[in-house]
Amino acid sequence: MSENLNTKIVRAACPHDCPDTCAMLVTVEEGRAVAVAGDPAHPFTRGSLCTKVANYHERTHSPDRVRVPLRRVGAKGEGRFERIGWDEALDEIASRFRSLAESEEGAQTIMPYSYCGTMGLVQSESMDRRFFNRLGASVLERTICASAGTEGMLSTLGAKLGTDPERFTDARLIILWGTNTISSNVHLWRFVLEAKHKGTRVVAIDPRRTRTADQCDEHVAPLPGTDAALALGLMHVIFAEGLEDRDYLAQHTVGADELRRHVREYHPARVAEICGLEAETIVRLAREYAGARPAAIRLNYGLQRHAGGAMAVRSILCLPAVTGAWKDAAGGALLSTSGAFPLDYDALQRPDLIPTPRPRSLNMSRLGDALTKVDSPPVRALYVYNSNPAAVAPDQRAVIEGLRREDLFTVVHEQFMTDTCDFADIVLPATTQLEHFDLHKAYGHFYLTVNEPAIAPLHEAKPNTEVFRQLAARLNFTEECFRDSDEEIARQALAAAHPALEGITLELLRERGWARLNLPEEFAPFAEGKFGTPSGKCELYSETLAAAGMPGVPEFIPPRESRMSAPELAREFPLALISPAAHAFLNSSFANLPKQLRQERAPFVEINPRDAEARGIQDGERVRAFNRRGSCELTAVVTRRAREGVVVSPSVWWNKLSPGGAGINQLTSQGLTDLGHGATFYDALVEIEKQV
Ligand SMILES: Nc1nc2c(c(=O)[nH]1)N[C@H]1C(S)=C(S)[C@@H](COP(=O)(O)OP(=O)(O)OC[C@H]3O[C@@H](n4cnc5c(=O)[nH]c(N)nc54)[C@H](O)[C@@H]3O)O[C@H]1N2
Ligand SMILES: Nc1nc2c(c(=O)[nH]1)N[C@H]1C(S)=C(S)[C@@H](COP(=O)(O)OP(=O)(O)OC[C@H]3O[C@@H](n4cnc5c(=O)[nH]c(N)nc54)[C@H](O)[C@@H]3O)O[C@H]1N2
Ligand code: SF4
Ligand SMILES: [Mo]
Repeated sequence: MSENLNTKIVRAACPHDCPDTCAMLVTVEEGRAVAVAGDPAHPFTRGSLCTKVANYHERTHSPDRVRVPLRRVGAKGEGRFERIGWDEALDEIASRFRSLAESEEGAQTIMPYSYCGTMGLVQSESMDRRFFNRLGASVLERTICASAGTEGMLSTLGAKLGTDPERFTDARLIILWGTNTISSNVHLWRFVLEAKHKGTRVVAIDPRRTRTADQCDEHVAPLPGTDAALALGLMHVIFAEGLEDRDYLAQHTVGADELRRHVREYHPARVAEICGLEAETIVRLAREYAGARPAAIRLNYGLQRHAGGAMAVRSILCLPAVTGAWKDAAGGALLSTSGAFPLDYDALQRPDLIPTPRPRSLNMSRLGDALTKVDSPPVRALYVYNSNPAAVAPDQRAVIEGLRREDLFTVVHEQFMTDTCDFADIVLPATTQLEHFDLHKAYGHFYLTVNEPAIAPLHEAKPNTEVFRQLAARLNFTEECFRDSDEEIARQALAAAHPALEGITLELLRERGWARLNLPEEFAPFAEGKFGTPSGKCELYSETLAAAGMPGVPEFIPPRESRMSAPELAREFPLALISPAAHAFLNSSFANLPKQLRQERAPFVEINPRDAEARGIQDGERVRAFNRRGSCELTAVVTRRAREGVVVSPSVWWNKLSPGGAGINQLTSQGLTDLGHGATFYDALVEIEKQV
């Protein structure tokens, strides 16, 4: 951008898995990044970065970076390595992959494992996908975060699309439903505050009293995993009292009659019992929601980490159709905006390179089983990048047992020596966002952002794309696409012919840093219907789901581990554990850095005073949380922020930085969601006892 002697400012994008995708300005002095800041001109970033990323340059220049390629010399998990050269490392990986591909069992024995360590399109879903597709490796189902909600959205709206967050300032009622906005979507908070200053009521629906709930006008705390019942209860009241928008229902929905009949079962008294709320709260909230215009709902992925996660999202997304809230640009609901970016994903990922017959799929939310139970054929090589499964994947004991397998060849490409690295045969040093190029879409707003490398790669670090290019060359993949540069890849993604992208070129992005998709300023995605479903309408009844043997209307599916569905288990393990996003970490990223560790202090669990008293637990004491899957040690925080019967442990801490060396995912299960095969992190019963 600007250049002044030895100081320059470079345009960048925050790479992390966060709806805000901030536009950053990086100050570089003599080849060193010395500061990062939010771009003041960006309408959503508005000049600030969150506490996690505000010192990102320190992450980049941290003394703890993985600097050079390493080969394991100790036992798996021990963390003892020796330095090797890049050529040696890549030759070994290529030769292992080649011999597996040529073996009778074939390349399906190779399992890629990645998620959103970076959300950049180039570094997270281009050369890597091309490489594993062409290799014929097992296809990874990326389900660890959002796949249930995605299915809920698609079955109801037909698109990953929702209200423009910038319009929230004009809403008269805002419901923050299963989102800790101040921690995990903080740039939306300013828009909420502006609305609040204009008199808008803001309601939080969250089993935990979060720092967001503290700032709202009302906090409604349902039991975890009961949101579908709550949403259906609200619709019961709305229909019963004739508060629905009949015009909108008639013109833009299918299944209004089925839904109206179906929600009769969800009378407030019954819903109150399911959710652990007062019936009056449900009636009042329904009237308030139906009476406010515009009424906006921000929901987030936290509430779909339960057995019925997809149906929960589907149920909530029916509400704005029932009341016609979609008619206003400031009304409706927002879970994700990512479907608004019409990029050329096929050009990025080249799914056409996947061989026929198609290799099997392996679900990342069942990594433990994939490594220990799958035997047709077994996984013999694992390549991890952009993820830290030893800490973040559910059923940690099974995951670690798998990673410990002596006959498993594991490669981990990382910025830091994570828990996962400790189990690797080969560790490769990865660049951070300040050292590589990328292009970013967003899932919480409508801007594309470019990320220019601010500095040269440090030490011997290489970007993901470069490693896969070099592996592809070693495996003699002759396709042109394996020679594309990072910029060429970005251009291919942008080349899709679509009015929303018209005029948005790489040159424009480089000049300005970011660009809004070509959408009207007062964008109301479903004001005139235009849903992406097969019927083109909001599908209150879904033929597609019904044909697949699912309920056609939204249905409450109780948590797998709850009094409702597993009474005996609930007697033995009576506390429902949720482990939501920690304020100063981003999943397990930043959970090794000094500033963020100081902020989070230690792994803790919030427990209600009554539950604590029943177990003789005092505030500040060390406790053990356990169930049949595992156990971990935590500090008890005795507080009414956790409702009775629910315990809360903000996550994700590194195992090796936790007391006892075990993390919260010891307690979570490999059980999947109703649709989308998603992980069910917040559907886990535990018991807690004083540590002796
Ligand atoms: N600071 C910070 N920000 C993050 C992340 C992080 O780790 N730290 N992670 C990023 C990622 S990957 C994601 S996916 C997003 C997630 O963003 P969010 O979905 O906002 O985050 P979560 O913490 O998973 O859940 C949000 C809230 O839902 C509540 N909750 C849990 N179960 C239920 C339920 O059954 N019903 C209701 N109504 N509420 C429930 C939790 O108590 C929590 O306060 O955040 C991103 N941003
Ligand atoms: N108990 C519990 N478990 C959870 C959650 C929870 O709320 N509770 N949240 C879940 C959710 S929502 C998610 S999304 C998952 C997230 O899980 P992950 O996707 O594994 O996210 P992180 O823990 O942030 O780990 C990302 C890793 O990628 C590395 N990385 C970053 N950039 C690059 C790069 O350019 N190249 C390479 N090679 N590596 C890079 C980082 O150093 C980091 O170690 O965790 C899930 N696990
Ligand atoms: S983590 Fe989210 S809020 Fe923080 S800087 Fe990145 S995009 Fe912005
Ligand atoms: Mo996530």
